Order: sequence, then structure tokens, then C-alpha cells
Amino acid sequence: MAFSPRFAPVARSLRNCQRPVKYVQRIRPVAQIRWTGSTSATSEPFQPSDEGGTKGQSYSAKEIKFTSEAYPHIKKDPKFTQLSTEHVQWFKDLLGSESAVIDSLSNNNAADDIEPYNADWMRKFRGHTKLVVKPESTEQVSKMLKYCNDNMLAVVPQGGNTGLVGGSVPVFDEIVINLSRMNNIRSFDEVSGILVADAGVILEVADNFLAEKNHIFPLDLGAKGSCQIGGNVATNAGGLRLLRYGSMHANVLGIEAVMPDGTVMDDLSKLRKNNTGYDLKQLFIGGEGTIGIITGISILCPQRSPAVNVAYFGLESYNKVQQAFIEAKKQLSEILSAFELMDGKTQKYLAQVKGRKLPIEGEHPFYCLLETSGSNTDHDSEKLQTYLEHVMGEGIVEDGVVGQDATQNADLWSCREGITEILGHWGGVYKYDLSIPIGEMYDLVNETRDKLTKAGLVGDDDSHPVVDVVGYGHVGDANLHLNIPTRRFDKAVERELEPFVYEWVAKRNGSISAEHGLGITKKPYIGYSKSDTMVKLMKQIKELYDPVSIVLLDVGTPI
Ligand code: 2HG
Ligand code: ZN
Repeated sequence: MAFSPRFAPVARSLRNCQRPVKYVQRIRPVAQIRWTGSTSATSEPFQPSDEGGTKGQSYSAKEIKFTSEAYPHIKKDPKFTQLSTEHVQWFKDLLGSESAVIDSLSNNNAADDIEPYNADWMRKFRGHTKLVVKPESTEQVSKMLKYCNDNMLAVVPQGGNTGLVGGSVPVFDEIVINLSRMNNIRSFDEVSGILVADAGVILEVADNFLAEKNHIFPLDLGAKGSCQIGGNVATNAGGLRLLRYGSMHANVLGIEAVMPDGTVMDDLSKLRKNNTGYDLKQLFIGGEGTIGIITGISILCPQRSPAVNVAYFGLESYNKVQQAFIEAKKQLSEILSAFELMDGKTQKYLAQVKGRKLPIEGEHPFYCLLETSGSNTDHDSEKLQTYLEHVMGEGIVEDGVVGQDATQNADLWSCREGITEILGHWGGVYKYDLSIPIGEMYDLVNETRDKLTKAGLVGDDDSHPVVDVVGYGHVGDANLHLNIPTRRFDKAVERELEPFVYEWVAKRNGSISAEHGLGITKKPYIGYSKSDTMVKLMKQIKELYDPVSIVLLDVGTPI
């Protein structure tokens, strides 16, 4: 790949002012990296061992420590009923198909089949469920929840199981209600761009369907091949297009959800304007399934842009990253669709772990990926060219490439989307998904690295638990992913990280979970981002809609 012919001469001549001519290499187009289901993920997060010590090799889902042991302070509420074979039979009678029920209570042979539903894709959390049920309709979900509510059976809703905070797998023996068989596109209106679909439709399937209609789903994620749109809405997933289209709160027009007592909340509105009282659907968006299970959504989908350009460039400082972003907003304004940050270490490790060459030569402290999407190829290319000439001419950007076709664009994107996967390479990762004012965002990465280094925890060999401290994320949304790849779980590392990271973020009025939700891991720290009053109001909502608390995950209650 090279700068596309339109940009290459200018870019080269600008670079030549500063250093000798160097050729811009071609990069190999590779398939875009996708997150996969729990059993096939190659990432290997930390594994707390019995001694609080370490494990670093490959583990199958079955070898993951149970969440109930890793987090012993989370206690099962004795009010819940023990699952019996009679209960299981009730579900079999309801679903009428053996393939819709995985039952390891009455069938010992199902023990292996059930494990992928008990564990998350990072192999970090593992529950003890003995029953997975896969409803096909909202009516079945309704009957199930009513039955569970009446019989005091705890449940956990599960979509694509691609989350990062342990919210989509059981902790104890909650029944997994897996939405994967609810996968129908219900309707699409080409005039308004409104899609109505079941919650279990895979994001990429929805986007491919929309592509045929010249539209796009307003959310894009590295996990698009596995995650489901219902889960995306339930977690208010942010992703790579938020800069342009906004969050799920802005795009979802209606929700169909089943409340814990089985009541169906049918609010599949297709209206953009509807000022008739409380906007209750917003409680389900980002509610992580705590007050009901989303079974269908209606969502506004933008027109697909015929002209998409992707540029990948290296910069010498975080200050320059900010300057490049300011210029991108000024010069590319309405066509700017993504502005992503990758620090130099993430790209170095990506090249190392994947055994691939990076799109540009040399080592740069920071890299950015910029995408434009618009309706006019010539107009967009001209704008991007002017932008690139400017940022290179002003010395804001050191070097860069522009994809020349969809395959090259996908390859450039893989340098950003592939980071999550490769960071698990050494054994485990401590992950923080933070909202921080843009100007200070990268300071946290430096300070965390200094802190861990001073404590003697970072190094190149096995005697040090921490491999490195890296930062990447969605600059345009002021969302940093602070990741600490480790060789093993170590209490000393944790003591350095927490509450340091949370206090640092709270001091800047940031958020301890920007786009991944609270799940099990971040829930105890909600107080760093929400006041006591807000937590109290959340608890009241939970108690109102799920008084029995059969959906165990509970956003508002610190554990
Ligand atoms: C991303 O932006 C995802 O790539 C995952 O939100 C971030 O793995 C992470 O920390
Ligand atoms: Zn992200």
C-alpha cells in the first residue's frame, strides 16, 4: 500500500524536506480480525490461581477459575431455588425442541456443550449454570421469565457473549437465556432508514443486510462478527462510529423488552419524535439487562456512504495527536467518521505477535486511524488530500498511508481492531475503559506506567508480572482503553492499579466505564462516577421493575 497516487507526491515531497527519501512499502492485505466466541478466542487473560500466583499458558474454557471463587465476596442469595429436573422439563416442554435446551443437570454428556455459555470469550469469568435455554420468540421469553419469577429461579440474559466486564455469563447457577435463535430482521423502511429486528441478530448480519439497501448500522465494533444487536443496545456499546452517529441512546427509536415478571413492554416505536412522557426505553439502553431482557429493537440507520477513505499515520507526541484531531474536525467536518488512537507500543506488539509489518515504516510514539465517509468520492478525496498536505506540511504528522480500496482499508482497520486480541498474548490483561477529558487522556497511561515501573513490576522477563502499559481508544469520543498486559495475575499489580486509576479518573470528573458497562468487574466502583443520590435512584428503579431480582446483575448495588 502506498499513499494513493493523488496524495503520494505531496506527501513524499513534504517528508523529503525533513529526511531522506524513503519508499512507502506495500502492505499485505489480511483478513480483518474478528472477536470470536469464548471457545476459540486466542486471547489469554489473567487467571487468578489458588495461591494468588500465576498461570500463563493456554487454558480451555473448562480450566478457568470459577467467578464465585475469584470474587468470593459475591454471595449467592439463598432465596433462590435449586434447579431441578422438573424445572428443566418445563423448559423442554415450552421450547419443544431438544436443540433449544442444553441441560447438564439431567444429562452428564452435556457438560462440555454447556461450558461456552458459562465462560466469557476472554476466559476470565466462569459460572456454574446447568441450563441454557434458547427461546425463539418474545412470547417464549415472556413465559420463561414469568416461570422463573414465580419459582425463584435466577437468570442471566446472554447475547453474543463478547463483553469485557463479565456481565453476560452466570456467576452461580443462573439459567442462561441465550438470544441467538431470535435472529430475524422484522422490517426495514428504505425511506426512513428504520430497521426493526430481533435482539439476537448478529451485528455484522444486520450491517450486511443494510449494505444491500445502501444503509449502515450506526454502530461498528471489532466484535461485529459475534456480538448481537440486542446486547449492543443493552450495553450501549460505543465502538468505532460513535464520533459520527452518536450512541445507542441517540439512534434506538424503540425497544421491545420482557420485564422480569413476564410482562412484555412493547415500545417498538418507529418515531423520531414522541414527547409523550418518560422515555422508558432509555432505561434499557445501557441497563445491561438488569430490569428486563431486550427482545427486539427499532433503530435509525444512516445512508451508506459510497466514498470511504481510511488513513493511518504516525505522530511524535500526544500533543500532535490532538492537533491532528482539531484539524480533522476543522477540515473534514461532516465527512469525518472515525478518529482512533493507538500508541506506539500497541502497534509494536501487534506487529510482533501477529508477525506482520505495519503499514508505515519506522517507530512512532503514536498512531492514528482516520476514516472519512461521504457521498462524493472526488469531493471527499480532495478534502482528505488537503488535510493530509496540511498536517504533513505543518509537521503534525510524521508519516502515513491511505488505503486505496476496501481490502486495504480493512487492513488498516485491523491495526486498530486487532489490539484487544493480541494484548492477551502473554497471559492476561488488566483492562480499563475510561472517559477522560481529551487533553489529559494519555497522561494516565504514562503515570500508570511510571507507577508500576517504580514498584518494580514491569520488565522483559518472567520475574516481572507486567509486560507493559499501553493506551489506545476513541480519541474523538475522549474514550481511553488503558490496558496492562501481564504474564500473570499478581496482587501487587492490583494494589498499584486500584483505586489509583479510579481516583485519577474521578478527580477529572471522568467515567470509570465509558462504553463497556459495569458488569461484575466495574460495579463495585460505580461510586467513582455516580453520586450516592444517583446510585439510590438506580436501586429504586431496579427494585421497581425487578423486585424479586431474578436478573441477578444489578447496576445500582455496589457489591
Ligand atoms: C475497542 O475499542 C474495544 O477496541 C475493546 O472497546 C477495548 O479491549 C479493550 O480494552
Ligand atoms: Zn472501544
